[in-house]
Amino acid sequence: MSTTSESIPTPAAARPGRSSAQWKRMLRMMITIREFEHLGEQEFRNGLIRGYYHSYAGQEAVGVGMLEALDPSHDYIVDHYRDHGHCLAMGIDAEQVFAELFGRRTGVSKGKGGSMHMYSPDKHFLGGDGIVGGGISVAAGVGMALKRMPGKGLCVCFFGDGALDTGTFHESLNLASLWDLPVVFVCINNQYSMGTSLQRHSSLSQLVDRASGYGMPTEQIDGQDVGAVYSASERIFAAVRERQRPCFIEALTYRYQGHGIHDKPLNYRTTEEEEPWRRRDPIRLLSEKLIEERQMTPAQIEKMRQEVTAELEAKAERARQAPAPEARELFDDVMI
Ligand SMILES: Cc1ncc(C[n+]2csc(CCOP(=O)(O)OP(=O)(O)O)c2C)c(N)n1
Ligand SMILES: [Mg+2]
Repeated sequence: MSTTSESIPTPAAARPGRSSAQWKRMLRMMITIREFEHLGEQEFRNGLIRGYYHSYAGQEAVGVGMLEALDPSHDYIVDHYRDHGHCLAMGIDAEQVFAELFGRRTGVSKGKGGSMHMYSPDKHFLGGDGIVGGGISVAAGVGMALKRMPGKGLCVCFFGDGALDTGTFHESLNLASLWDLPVVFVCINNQYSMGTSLQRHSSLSQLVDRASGYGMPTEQIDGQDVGAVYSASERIFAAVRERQRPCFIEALTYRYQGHGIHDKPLNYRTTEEEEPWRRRDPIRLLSEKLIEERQMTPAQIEKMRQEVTAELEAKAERARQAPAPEARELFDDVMI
């Protein structure tokens, strides 16, 4: 972890260390996301899912570590289109996420949003967004609303490294800083914007440097290590609440699959490049830690994976059986 010019202070109110149950919960959630994406891609290939499929595999520690540190009663998230993992980590039932992917009425967006447009205000999940950078100005708006609400809530806004090349990123960070909005801007730097590597799309290699001009603290974090993400998030969220000011986080990670399901990443990158990231796989890193500390055995971890897969398969099956939305519902919930 490194920090740039204005770093994020440590407030007195940082929470105490984590329990064994909490580590296991985070491991289970990362495995759930990995297995969910695996099953989802299979369903896409079987023809049950139409349109696009952007897998979160490889990036699990970012969402899981960060959302574990949220205050679920007061905080909100605004997401980008790689949103299945964040839905699950926000407590949305996998059956509803599958049903949305399958276009079913029981889906989290009533089957009318699909992969990129999950939405659950009840779970404080204010949407995925198919437009690169589209959620960033929405998050600033949520920050304005939160400032006027009791409870010192904050808004976590996730977007990719490619979103830093959009105008809305710069406009929104400028106003968030000027208006003291409690927004945590999280750039998930997975090294690629579609097939274009960071070196080919960003004038600066440290993305924190592209945000520091807006007078807000910035921090680069290790997005492969869920413990590091969680500790940093706890500290940063407490600072944002206390100071009522935005901040910018760059989480360094890697996407295992192509940009979307039709993309073949080996057309533009090599297995040698992928290898060090896979060696620091987020599930592997946490599993090794728990085994080393004798909190879990390899057999218990494997059992956990099997249980998760069986649960997800059952949920996918129930989602498959659900009805499609009725034609008369087509224009409900749509702004026209
Ligand atoms: C405004 C806009 N421009 C272009 C696109 C096409 N597009 C879809 S995803 C993407 C790449 C974005 O990469 P990044 O922000 O790094 O997110 P990642 O896919 O790596 O999670 C592009 C250019 C779009 N959806 N919206
Ligand atoms: Mg990217």
